Amino acid sequence: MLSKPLPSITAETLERCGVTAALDIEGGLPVISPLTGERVASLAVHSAEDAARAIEAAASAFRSWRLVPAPRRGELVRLYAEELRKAKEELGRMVSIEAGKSPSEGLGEVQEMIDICDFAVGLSRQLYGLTIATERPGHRMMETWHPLGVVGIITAFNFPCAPWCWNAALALVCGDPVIWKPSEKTPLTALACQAVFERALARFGDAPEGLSQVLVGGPELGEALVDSRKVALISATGSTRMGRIVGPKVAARFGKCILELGGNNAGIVCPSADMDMALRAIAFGAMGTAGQRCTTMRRLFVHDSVYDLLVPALRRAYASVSVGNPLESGALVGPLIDGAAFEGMQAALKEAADLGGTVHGGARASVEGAAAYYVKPALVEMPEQAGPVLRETFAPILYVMKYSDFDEVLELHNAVGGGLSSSIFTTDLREMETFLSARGSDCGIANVNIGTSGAEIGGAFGGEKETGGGRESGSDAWRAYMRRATNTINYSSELPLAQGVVFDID
Ligand code: UN1
Repeated sequence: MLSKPLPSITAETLERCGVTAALDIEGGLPVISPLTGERVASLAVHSAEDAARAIEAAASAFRSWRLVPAPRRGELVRLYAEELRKAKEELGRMVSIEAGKSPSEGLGEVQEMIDICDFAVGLSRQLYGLTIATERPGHRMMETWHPLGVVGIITAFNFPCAPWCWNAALALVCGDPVIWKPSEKTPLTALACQAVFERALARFGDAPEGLSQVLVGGPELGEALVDSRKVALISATGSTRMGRIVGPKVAARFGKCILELGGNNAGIVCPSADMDMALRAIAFGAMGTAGQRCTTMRRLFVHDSVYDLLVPALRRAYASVSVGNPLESGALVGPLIDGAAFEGMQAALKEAADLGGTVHGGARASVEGAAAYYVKPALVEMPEQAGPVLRETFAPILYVMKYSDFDEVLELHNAVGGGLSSSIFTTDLREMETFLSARGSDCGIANVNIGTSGAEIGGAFGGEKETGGGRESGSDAWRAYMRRATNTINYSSELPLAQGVVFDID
């Protein structure tokens, strides 16, 4: 194993997670902890041939897994949830080390995995179809849902394990093997999740080989999944730029796709809002996870009658929020993932200032040395919605704008590419219902008096427009992991044709 303890992570922690991979491969994939900017491991990577082999193994696993009764498939996911509960501390710590999250957010991410597993176990007895009235006497019409095939799951650094599990837990109960291509920045968490899954597999007993696999390495592995006709569904989380490549490639081979891409999520604070509640919700939504959630609040529209009440209080919250290594100092705001994220943030702030924005915060906070990128979250008062406000910058920047007319603010709210999450803060019933109505928020998630981030697994998760249109997690998102067959059964001794068509051959 390792000769010396890694920064913030010990070989013992890794072993407890069940990670047995060699961690100091010369010339391997470097894993950098954003907490310190130091290398915590160097991993062997998979090749395109490995990816092809993984797809073959998964395709062969599908042939038997699809025949296992769904409640029995649910038993495997139930065992996984048990193992996750036992490994929660270690996995949460791994998330903190690789993605820089606070302990509470790291544990919260593992809790999301446990929650979706519990959901999937119940679902394994509820994979239902409809029966439908037919126009023909002596006939019955129904729909049946069957397992779909191999599911390729591509995930991003900022949620290194929960989105995999939203997909994997549902896919497994639906009868589909999974192959996971995690972000190159967070492969250790993926290996740990897989190791914990293997504990569940050992207890389960008779699952086929290749039911769940992880591919560690670069974009060519994601491409192998995207391009393979043997991968029935690609579920990809990441940037809109990535989605623009993945979506058309999968469509070209008539594969199925769930895309969960960027958002440019906004909040609206109305005159009747509970200001204290709004302040706290905005603070978490905009600064939590150092602004690196796809659901992070990035734009805020404040009614001009309450602007001078709310915005100074927000500025105070921004100035006083603790920034630092959350594992050591208990800080609420941890690091950006890397130097490129820092550069992107600074460029956006400069552009905003050039457009007349007043920037509060945003400077680098030197917490852990040269290679770690900690920043003070930035609150930017903008004269209008323009330039960087129209884009997602994956960093803690909140653009604040004044509004006076409710209909106008709804237009502005929807006038961006992203369509993931949204919030309104109001106690006015008309405003609330209008925001949730057909002419209100155009996002996949529309909230009232809570922030844009921190969704529960029970609802369908995803968004419209440049967010990609996919839905994962709760509600009826499971349908994307199955194929639907419409069955019409004739139990009569006649052969009436639908639509009154006559075709008598004698
Ligand atoms: C993401 O950032 O990709 O709603 C997912 C939330 C979390 C999931 C975020 N439950 O903020």
